[in-house]
Amino acid sequence: MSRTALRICPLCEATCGLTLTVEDDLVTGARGDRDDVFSKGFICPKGASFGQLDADPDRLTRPLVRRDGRLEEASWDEAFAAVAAALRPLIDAHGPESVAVVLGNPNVHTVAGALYPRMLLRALGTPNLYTASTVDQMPKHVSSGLLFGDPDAIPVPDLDRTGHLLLLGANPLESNGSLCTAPDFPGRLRALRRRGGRLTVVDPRRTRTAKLADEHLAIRPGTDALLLAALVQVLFAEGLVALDGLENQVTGVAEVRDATAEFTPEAVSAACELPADRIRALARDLAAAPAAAVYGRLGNSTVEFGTLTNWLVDVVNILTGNLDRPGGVMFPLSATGRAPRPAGPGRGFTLGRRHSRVSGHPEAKGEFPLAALAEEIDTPGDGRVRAAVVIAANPVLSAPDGRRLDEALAGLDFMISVDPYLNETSRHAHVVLPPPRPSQNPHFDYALNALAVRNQARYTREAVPLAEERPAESEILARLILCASGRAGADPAGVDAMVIDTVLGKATADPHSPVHGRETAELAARLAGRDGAERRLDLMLRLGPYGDGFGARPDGLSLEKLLAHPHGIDLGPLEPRLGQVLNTRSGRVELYPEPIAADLPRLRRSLDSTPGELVLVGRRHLRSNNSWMHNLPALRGGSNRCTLQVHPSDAARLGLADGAAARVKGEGGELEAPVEVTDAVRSGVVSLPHGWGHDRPGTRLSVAADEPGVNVNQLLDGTRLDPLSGTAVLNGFPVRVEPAG
Ligand SMILES: Nc1nc2c(c(=O)[nH]1)N[C@H]1C(S)=C(S)[C@@H](COP(=O)(O)OP(=O)(O)OC[C@H]3O[C@@H](n4cnc5c(=O)[nH]c(N)nc54)[C@H](O)[C@@H]3O)O[C@H]1N2
Ligand SMILES: Nc1nc2c(c(=O)[nH]1)N[C@H]1C(S)=C(S)[C@@H](COP(=O)(O)OP(=O)(O)OC[C@H]3O[C@@H](n4cnc5c(=O)[nH]c(N)nc54)[C@H](O)[C@@H]3O)O[C@H]1N2
Ligand code: SF4
Ligand SMILES: [Mo]
Repeated sequence: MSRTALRICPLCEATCGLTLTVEDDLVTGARGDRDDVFSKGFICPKGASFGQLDADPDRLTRPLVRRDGRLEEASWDEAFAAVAAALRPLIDAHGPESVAVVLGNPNVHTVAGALYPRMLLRALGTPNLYTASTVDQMPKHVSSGLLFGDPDAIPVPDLDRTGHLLLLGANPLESNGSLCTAPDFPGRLRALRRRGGRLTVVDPRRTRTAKLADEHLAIRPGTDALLLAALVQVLFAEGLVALDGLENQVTGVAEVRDATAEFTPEAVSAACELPADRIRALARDLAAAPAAAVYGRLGNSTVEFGTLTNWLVDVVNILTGNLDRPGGVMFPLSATGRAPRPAGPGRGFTLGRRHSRVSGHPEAKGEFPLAALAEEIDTPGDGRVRAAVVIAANPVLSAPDGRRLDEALAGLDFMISVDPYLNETSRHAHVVLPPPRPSQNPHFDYALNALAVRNQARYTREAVPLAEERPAESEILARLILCASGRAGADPAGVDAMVIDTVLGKATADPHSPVHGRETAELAARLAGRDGAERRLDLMLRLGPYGDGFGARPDGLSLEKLLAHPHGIDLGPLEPRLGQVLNTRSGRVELYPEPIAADLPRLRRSLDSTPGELVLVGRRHLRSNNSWMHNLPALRGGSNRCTLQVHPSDAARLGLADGAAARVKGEGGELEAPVEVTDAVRSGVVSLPHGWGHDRPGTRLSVAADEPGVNVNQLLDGTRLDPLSGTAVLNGFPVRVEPAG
């Protein structure tokens, strides 16, 4: 018997609503849900392969426990017993800092990843947190922390209303967007052009997104900060700065003018390899547009000047009056976010409250650089990392110098992986705890709704029921928390009950809360939901900005209401709300923060460095997902290959032939990859995708291993970081390329 079920897609940040066809407990089809209030039927090839992903025979169905050096299938009780037997004793013997927590990308796509990791860290008591953020968007968090006082206050381009979108280092036609949740990003860009708006794309490659643009600037990698500084210089020099109502909410404008005075278009032109007149024209266009949005993503983040670049993106938005204005960049208001409160000075944001043990890297947002994980494990001494809890991460492929990390992980006393696959990273675990198939997960976008171009709320329960003995990922993580706090046998529901109690305790004591003065136990008893995770969702919805406030606003949101609207509830376009967001000590936007000022001389020095060497950038393919979807036959092959793209002029100069192998040498190692000669990449730049290199023994990825590709991150040694955020430089690093053999 075939039936349909709704499921929000967890495979990228676009959060499309899917309609799954289910036969027995098999997903046999997936199409876009035309009634979804946000995605309106959009789907991409990854979403369409949902059934194949769900049914992948290589997916683990039972836990694995290492016995006599070998990973063997075990029962869930045996697996958690193995965790309990190792974890607490290790902490007691070597201290909490001996355990590292490693969180990977899919944690922003699971309910469990949103609800439990913070408690796990607290239970472990360790300061050693490493996440995908430091190979991704940490520069944005740091920039937002410094500008707005809140590292999570990330303004997103108001895609549907903007008149000019300047997009740097992003390729949403393949990635479907990031830090800008917008199902059907391609359609929204086409709509921008149709309504007479302008799209400018800055990218060293002529991407599918660049092909859609009115103007494509093929910048030299790593120099976007110079380009943006020149835009700022022109705005000031030509009297185009117009804060448009933000004047009283921004400090440091004159300081930014002085600090950027020397970055004229003529001064940066050689480094960026862009004509000065086009830079000047771009600044004028942005200033002239009724509303414009500047948006930079991965190619602006995982670069030498990541934080400066992200800061300058918002400096341009602010100086053109486009922050917090319809059509500019705006702050979404998520249904589970903090309810707005009166504006005023806040606590601000501080960097470097601790430093890493080996290289002394400053923490950012409570994290150390993922690039430094290997050295924290393999460098002897007090406070060495001896154990790791790895949740939804494959850093052996996704972090710099995978080989060193691979060896380091092999030397750990104890390692847990919560992962559906036995892959390059989880193969080192002592216990592997596999979460259910995606069709068996409930879904709510805690993280991504706060980055969405339209306010909305959607919740889907699992499409296929979970077998009796199989724990949901929420329960897996709750049980890990219990193991970490020495209460291994306790009821995992107690973990959620404790959180609910704490949150309600604070809310009932808060004079701004709709439940101020009420009884905690009475409110807890009124929570709907089948399990702890759902009750926590209900709690957050009801106390959130659109919530029913437990009766205070009877038509407000609750879990019950969301369940009654299976295609979601639209909460309207983004609205100006800067005052609610600001959490700086001054209570204003601090346009020229001290750490930024201290890093600017480094940018100035880069003006004098003469380009010339070959640099490497990455790329994403529509049918890829970082390191973990090469195992699906439907997504492989065609143009989704691990090739080194080289411009024809470079190929001729270096003696590289299309299809022949090239040897690529970086600071951290070398590799060989087949050459693809194409003018889609500009001269002086080669491109190799990430997430490949599936040829290590001891994994269970039978399809991926067929055509393993090479790991681009092997070219790095882990020392090239954006200093303010600890983010690895994965784009625009020097390489040498020669014919192999
Ligand atoms: N050179 C280079 N390196 C890069 C990048 C680049 O552009 N270039 N991109 C960087 C970026 S942006 C990111 S975000 C990182 C990503 O790197 P990681 O954070 O390591 O993420 P993935 O490679 O996506 O691996 C995800 C892991 O989660 C597992 N998984 C999948 N679904 C689930 C689930 O539901 N639950 C659990 N528990 N596990 C699950 C997968 O099997 C896989 O092991 O890579 C970074 N590395
Ligand atoms: N299909 C697919 N979708 C994905 C993913 C995936 O692996 N596959 N991964 C997901 C994840 S984790 C993330 S974070 C997002 C990322 O989403 P995006 O930010 O859109 O990332 P990319 O597609 O890597 O695009 C980055 C672009 O920056 C360019 N670039 C490199 N260096 C520079 C530079 O110095 N300056 C400029 N201006 N451009 C530069 C590259 O050529 C590339 O086109 O995608 C998500 N969506
Ligand atoms: S665009 Fe992203 S969310 Fe939408 S179907 Fe594709 S992978 Fe899923
Ligand atoms: Mo990412």
